[in-house]
Amino acid sequence: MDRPVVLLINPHVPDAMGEPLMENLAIGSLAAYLQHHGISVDLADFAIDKLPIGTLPSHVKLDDYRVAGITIMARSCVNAAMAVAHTIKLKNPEIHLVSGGKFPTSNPDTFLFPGSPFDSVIRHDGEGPLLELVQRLLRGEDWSSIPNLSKAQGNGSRHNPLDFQYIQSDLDRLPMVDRRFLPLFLDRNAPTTVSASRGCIYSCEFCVVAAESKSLWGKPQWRGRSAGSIANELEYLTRNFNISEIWFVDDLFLGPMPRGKKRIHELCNEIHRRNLKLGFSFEERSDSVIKNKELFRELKRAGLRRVFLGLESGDIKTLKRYKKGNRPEQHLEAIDFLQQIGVEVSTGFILFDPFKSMETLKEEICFLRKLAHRRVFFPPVFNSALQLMREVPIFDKVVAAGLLMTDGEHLEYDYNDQRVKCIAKALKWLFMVRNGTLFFTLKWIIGNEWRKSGAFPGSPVSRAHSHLIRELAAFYKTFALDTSEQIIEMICEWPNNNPQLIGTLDLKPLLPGVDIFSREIIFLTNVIRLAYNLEQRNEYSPVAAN
Ligand code: B12
Ligand code: SF4
Repeated sequence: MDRPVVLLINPHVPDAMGEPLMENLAIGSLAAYLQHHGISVDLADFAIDKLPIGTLPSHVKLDDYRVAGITIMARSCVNAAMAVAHTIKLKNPEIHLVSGGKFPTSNPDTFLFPGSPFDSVIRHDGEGPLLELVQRLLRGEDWSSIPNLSKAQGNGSRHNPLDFQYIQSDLDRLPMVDRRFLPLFLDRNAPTTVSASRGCIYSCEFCVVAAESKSLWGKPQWRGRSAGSIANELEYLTRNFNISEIWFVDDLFLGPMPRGKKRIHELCNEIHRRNLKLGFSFEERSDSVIKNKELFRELKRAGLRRVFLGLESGDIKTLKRYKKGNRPEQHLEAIDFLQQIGVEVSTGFILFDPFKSMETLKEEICFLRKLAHRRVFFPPVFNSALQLMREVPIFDKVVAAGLLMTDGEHLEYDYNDQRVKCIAKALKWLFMVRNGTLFFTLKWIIGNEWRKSGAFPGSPVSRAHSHLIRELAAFYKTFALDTSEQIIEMICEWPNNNPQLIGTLDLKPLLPGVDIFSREIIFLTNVIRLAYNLEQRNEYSPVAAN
């Protein structure tokens, strides 16, 4: 193949809560598609190089490229993407800079303002439109009319209409993801990811996946690869890279029933038939688990190790408001069933949102205690507020209620009930701001708990350490829930609508307890860390010590 004319970049910056390192499937999928059509591509993944924001890896030779594409997953990646885009344009103003991904798809104007380094944004699936863009630029043709593309125009922007020809209706026709960086990620104990479907058939009020489906088709839609196509990729990964753990990144792995059942049944058969020895994890809903217990038993026999359940709430009124279509008892039934058949569970949870009431907050805390008791991962109470996004239905409700505080680059919201806001702020202050050492200690625990007990395979650490970390997490989570209840007790008699009262909350009665807890948790974590480090150097094995 000729010299690369396209550079694709993942400017990803790991976030504060110890998120794992892993391959970026978007640039891998786009690269594979372009290469399949004879266009040579270079890749740069900043997650590997860990370079300062705005700098480029040394192998990137900007003079060579005609097009540079930057993938942008979420709002939190925008600054890093902008910085690298400016660097590229400064060094080579001739390069056409295009962005794509979940965030630009629904916020193209963020990248198309006068003076922006970006020339265009491709919305939704990138494979088809990016190929068209590169081909037209190489032929010196006009590119501005490419469907699904947005560009700056005058002081504003122009969004070309959607053309469904460019939305991949048959995912089996896409070439296999370019895995050139996989060995580097494996060296760093990163999990291996596979995408087996796109979209979701549900319409949860806070979810961008549902919002994207709706903006594309007017209703939720799910596209799945066939069992054979998924099995081919699994076989390729196990045979070529010796992979034994896979994390499926799909939003709804099983897909719509009964079609989904048939596909998963076929996939399990393929895994057995090809003798693929691997463990895997995926994301699903509680109702899918309890409606398909036999299928989950079959999945377990085929290698299912972990399921990530997007619970979001343990309060029936909140679940209805979110249009989640699940009940709290279904959540618990799904967890109990999965644990019973030997599948690990981790969960997603939104404890705070602008419309939460004190009553529902108490319900949530009660429910979270049940999760802590079951040793199931859930996000820390001081960091589980709704991440508001402009494209989701709940955003309009926040605006209509006059609760949107800052628009623009950051979306911040106020709370209907000022007491709930007070609790959210107090928890953040106690666990994140007041005591930095405690925060970093918790970050380590959460990172490891998240990786081991839940979504992320690939850890070299023994089950014994995983068990200790889980117990430690249950200890701190129970303490944080106790603290939340103490704050609720202190302020439940306050009026719900007086923002001035927030500044008057006296947290002093809680501080001795938090200080003792801090010392204990830091001490215990250091002991586990020491054992963990010794184990990594093969100097101590907790399994042998047992
Ligand atoms: C895996 C994943 C992660 C991994 C990322 C690993 C990595 N290196 O890529 C981890 C766990 C680290 C992660 C982190 C976060 N994530 Co995330 N993540 C996902 C997930 C589950 C899958 C992404 C994926 O691989 N998809 C498969 C690829 C093939 O699809 P794709 O990325 O959409 O790419 C296609 C198109 O978008 C487009 N495209 C993409 N890039 C480009 C670039 C160009 C140039 C072009 C032309 C086209 C294009 O073409 C691609 C092929 O068709 C998605 C959910 C989802 N359904 O996408 C959430 C998702 C993207 N994450 C999300 C969020 C919010 C986050 C976090 C902020 C979470 C947090 N901590 O609070 C962080 C942000 C990271 C950061 N530090 O800033 C949201 C984004 C919402 C939004 N619009 O802002 C999503 C949609 C989840 C959700 N349902 O809310 N995430
Ligand atoms: S089920 Fe999950 S992916 Fe689907 S709309 Fe709800 S939150 Fe989004």
